[in-house]
Amino acid sequence: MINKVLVANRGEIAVRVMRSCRELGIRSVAVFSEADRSSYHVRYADEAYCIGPAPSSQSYLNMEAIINVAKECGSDAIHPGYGFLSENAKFSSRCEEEDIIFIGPSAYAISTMGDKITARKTMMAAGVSVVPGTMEAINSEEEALRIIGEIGLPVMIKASAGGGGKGMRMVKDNDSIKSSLRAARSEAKSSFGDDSVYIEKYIESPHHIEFQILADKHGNTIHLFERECSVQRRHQKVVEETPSPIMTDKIRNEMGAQAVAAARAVNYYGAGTIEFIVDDNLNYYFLEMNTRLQVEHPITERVVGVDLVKEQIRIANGDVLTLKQSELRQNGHAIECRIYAEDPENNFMPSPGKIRHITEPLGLGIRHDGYVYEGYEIPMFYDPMISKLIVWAGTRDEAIARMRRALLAYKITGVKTSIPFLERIMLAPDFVNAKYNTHFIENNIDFLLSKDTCNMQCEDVAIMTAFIHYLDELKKVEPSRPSGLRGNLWKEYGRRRSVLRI
Ligand code: MV4
Repeated sequence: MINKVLVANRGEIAVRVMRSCRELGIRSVAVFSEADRSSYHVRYADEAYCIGPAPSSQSYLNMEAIINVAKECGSDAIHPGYGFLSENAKFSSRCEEEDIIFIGPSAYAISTMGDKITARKTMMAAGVSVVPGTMEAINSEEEALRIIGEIGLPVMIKASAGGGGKGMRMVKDNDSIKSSLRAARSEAKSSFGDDSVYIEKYIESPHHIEFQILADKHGNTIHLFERECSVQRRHQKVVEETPSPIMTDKIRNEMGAQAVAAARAVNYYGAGTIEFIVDDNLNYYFLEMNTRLQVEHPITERVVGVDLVKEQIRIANGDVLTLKQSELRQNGHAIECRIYAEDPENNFMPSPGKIRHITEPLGLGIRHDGYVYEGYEIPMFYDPMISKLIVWAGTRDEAIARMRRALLAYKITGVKTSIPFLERIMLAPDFVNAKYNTHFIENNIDFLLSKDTCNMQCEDVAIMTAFIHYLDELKKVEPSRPSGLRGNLWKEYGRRRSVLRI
């Protein structure tokens, strides 16, 4: 039985994992870098150990330091969260060697899916629909030209060791094939130390739709339906929702069955995600598999009614899945907004610094997974995500209205945040009418960067208060000055115009 879990991560996901541990009566162990001594995950855990300096290469990526802590404090298992060591096959096998349970898939599944050419071949053999393209790595320019001649332009040249958008080149015309091939190769070599590339037909304006799967160590594999993740900026997801507004029951069942087949093909166990790209005609193609818990897992948890972290722990413990595919349903609609400490007005520059004030949204249908608190200083060394705001409602329209209400109530000062940008997404006609694909943000950027009807932050309210006080002072000097609009001004600016209008 797992009695103690070391969480090899930081921030919101470390806290998220520890919460499920606590409900299961499992002790949790935090590890932290020198920059994270005051992080909430350190406070929340039952025990906490420093594993090295701030740069993640010397702390959260230091396998041996983490394994040493696990052995010294008697942890039976390690949960890697997402990012850092979560998709590192070596770490999965190192844990096994040390008799520590890795709460995640086997090294074999991680490395098979991590190499995109091998993953494509394995998926084709399993009858999963993949993007038309090459079976093997491209060996020469002549071979590339011949293959592109067969599948036709435009194409994507992708690094086999890549994924998540790294090491990709789109090719539109014959003249740029050779230079794009060379550029993709050298980028792949310098980023991953592996210059293997492959070619796929370019799918125009796709949707990014992914399926959550769970599999136990006894051969039982299920899917927990899809997440629509097309609202992205530079391969960073910004908003996710489930169900996907473009999905039909027929396609959902087909894709779900393919997701299960994909997982089975690598003897998968644990929680995983099969990513597809889907075109406007609902043709769908396997892109890659993420062999970890995803940032956006809470929307699936809410709509399907499953605690994915508890399931991961039970699977790691060797338990048989008790969830049955035939009993799973999607209930209502969930949306997640990722809140980043960044400045949308300044090209989304990270905005690290001290949180001076935070008021988190509350009320029916709201979940807030975060880790920051008043006085906490967001370090500059890691991802600037502050929290995830998740809402649930019976229908998509109600969920959007609830997300607007939640974003309006969410106040953070001290750092710039993406909250006003997210409010604009919830007002954008293309989003509201579910007419969006992966180009949504670039296609709507002017609308999204306008702050009209957005959450007025506390500093602005303070300025208005001072201004109204100043008008009062003026009135003492000039008693004849009209003042009838002052109360309305307060409402207009203090509460926000949008509340009064929509
Ligand atoms: C593609 C594609 C079009 N055609 N592959 C980007 C991230 C990586 N997982 C794969 N990506 C893409 N691969 C073919 N053959 C378009 C993208 C893509 C994309 C995919 C999912 C979500 C957002 C995206 C944004 C730009 C491009």
